[in-house]
Amino acid sequence: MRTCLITGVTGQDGGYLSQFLLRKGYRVIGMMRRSASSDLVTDRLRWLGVANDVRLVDGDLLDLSCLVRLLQAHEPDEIYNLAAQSFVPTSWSQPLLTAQVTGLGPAHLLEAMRIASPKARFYQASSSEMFGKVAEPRRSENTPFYPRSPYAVAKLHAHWITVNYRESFGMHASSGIQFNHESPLRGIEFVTRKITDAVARIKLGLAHEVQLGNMEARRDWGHASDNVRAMWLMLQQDTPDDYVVATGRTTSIREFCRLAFSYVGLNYENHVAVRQDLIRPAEVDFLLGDARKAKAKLGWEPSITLEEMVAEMVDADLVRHKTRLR
Ligand code: NAP
Ligand code: G4F
Repeated sequence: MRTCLITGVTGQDGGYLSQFLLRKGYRVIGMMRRSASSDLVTDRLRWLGVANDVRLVDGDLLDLSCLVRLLQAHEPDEIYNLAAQSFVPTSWSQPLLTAQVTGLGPAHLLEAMRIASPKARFYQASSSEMFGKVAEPRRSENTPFYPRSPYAVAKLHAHWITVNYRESFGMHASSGIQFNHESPLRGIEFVTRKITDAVARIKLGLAHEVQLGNMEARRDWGHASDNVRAMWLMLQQDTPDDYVVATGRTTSIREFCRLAFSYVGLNYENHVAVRQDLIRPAEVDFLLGDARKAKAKLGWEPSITLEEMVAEMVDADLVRHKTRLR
């Protein structure tokens, strides 16, 4: 039985990856940071029905000594580093924390690996945010980076330290340059889930409007369950490498609103208000990924369309709010 360690196990991707790896027969060790509300932060694992199958262990990316001890105790074959301060707006209000967790955290984990598990395979959750303001419309592994937020700057450090440890120490360290991926388990502060949650509340008469920022920004949105499959595929390759993971379709926030509201028979124009203070100090206006390398080398392709995902997310939010109403 192979063993994996997942950091960020309580997040959206941590949940889907745990489910995926458990189905593959892995022993899944999930690292979570100490919380006074540990029952709440394991909600996603419960929603997916895997909370009892993941071995949850205490740990924090900021504490190198605990990372070393975790690796010594569990001897993982594969390590998936998903932990991060992942919300872009928070990176302007907490830039130093973001630099430490999102930027330096992966270096702590790679150092722990050098000490305790040099033969393990490592996955780093890199981000399409790193491309930022790039003129090239379709972004591939060869597109240069131009980060637009402290989050993206931190992710760049994490990305390059992963490449560097691979090249310097021969470690099996790969990085997935993941474009946005969503699901019913997406944090409610991210725009897709904010919209689907509002659609459900408006449909049920619990709210009338949702306040959003930039309606014209475009994202390449996939489904988290597809994207975690790409993570695993990367670690099954003989040679570590970096891969763009994207659907190849870009959609505006406005169009996402239209899809989500019309799914329940509503017109978004009657329910969306734009708030200037939700516009970012520096925006990534456009994201579209070119995942031809992932398709050619990993055999990876997305399987869920945007329309199917919007329907799943709205349905899940309707159920959540109906259950609360009872
Ligand atoms: P998420 O839902 O925000 O989950 C982040 C996870 O990191 C949570 O489990 C969180 O724990 C944990 N964490 C935060 N600070 C930590 C620390 N100091 N030590 C240990 N754990 C810590 O993010 P996600 O959407 O699943 O994304 C997973 C990863 O992929 C992140 O690195 C993100 O930046 C990256 N990424 C995501 C996307 C996307 O579209 N989803 C795209 C590209 C890259 P708590 O539950 O305790 O907060
Ligand atoms: O949903 P978002 O907050 O995601 P963002 O900033 O693209 O970041 C996500 O994807 C990255 C990969 O590209 C990850 F690395 C990162 O961790 C995270 O998962 O915002 C998407 C777009 C932005 O252009 C934003 O300006 O939606 C726009 N937007 C418009 N109104 C809004 C809102 N975003 C949020 N969160 N809330 C709004 O009210």
